[in-house]
Amino acid sequence: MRIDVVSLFPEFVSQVAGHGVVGRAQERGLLTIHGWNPRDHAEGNYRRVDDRPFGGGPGMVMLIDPLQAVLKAAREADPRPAHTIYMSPQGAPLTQAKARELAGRERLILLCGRYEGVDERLLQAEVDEELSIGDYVLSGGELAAAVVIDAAARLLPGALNDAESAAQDSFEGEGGLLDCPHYTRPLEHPLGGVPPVLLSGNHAEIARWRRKQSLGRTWLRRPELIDRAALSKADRALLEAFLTELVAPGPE
Ligand code: 9WO
Repeated sequence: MRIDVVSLFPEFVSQVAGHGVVGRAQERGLLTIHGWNPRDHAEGNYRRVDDRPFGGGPGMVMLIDPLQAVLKAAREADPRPAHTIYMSPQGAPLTQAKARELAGRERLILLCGRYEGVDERLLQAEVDEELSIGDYVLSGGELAAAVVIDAAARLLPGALNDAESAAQDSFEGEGGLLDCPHYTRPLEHPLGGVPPVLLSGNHAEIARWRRKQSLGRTWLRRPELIDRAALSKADRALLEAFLTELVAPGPE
């Protein structure tokens, strides 16, 4: 997979993507990331990339021409067609399913805006899709692009080691529920003990407890995810038990 990042601070995104799983994916030849700066394609002594908005108001808007030129150069650097994404709070929400879809593409171009945004005509003409990583405003699209790269890169075949893959599979297998709590040594700590079931060695009981915790926490913290999840009869019984124990805690 190849990802081209178009940004006034392209090295910022490649820095973030140089570490951890994404860095390893690049070392393994699964992914290459290239940065492109619209300023390198701007004309004149001042190399302007922005101008004042028609209609007035504060701030600046990114010019069409430098962005069109830099996108052309990025596209021509590789013969494979590129799917072009603009990172903005006006976009469709990034989800695990969307990350999976993007990881299946051979080429992405991530366009990162700054200032008040990009001239709408450039977006209409050159962008396939607008993506948001959440309902908040950042100073630019770069951090959002880094999030998209991280979410997609870890889904490339071979990017994760066996333990990481198993964790990923089990997460996706939970069908959109939140994770259960985790514990490690020491067994006894001033902050408290560990749920005894995790020490029982009974793997079926442990799996039931984890599922119950996932269901309970999802109900408490993200009820809208419970509405969307297809819960089995056994799941409903586990959730019922979790909520009963919440009101009337048992001996454990
Ligand atoms: C700036 C601004 C100033 C006053 C009133 C409204 C305003 N909106 C913005 C704005 O959205 N600026 C953006 C900064 C322009 C495009 C790049 N920027 C950006 C992208 N901020 N946040 C994102 C982003 C991208 C993806 N997911 C979440 C946030």
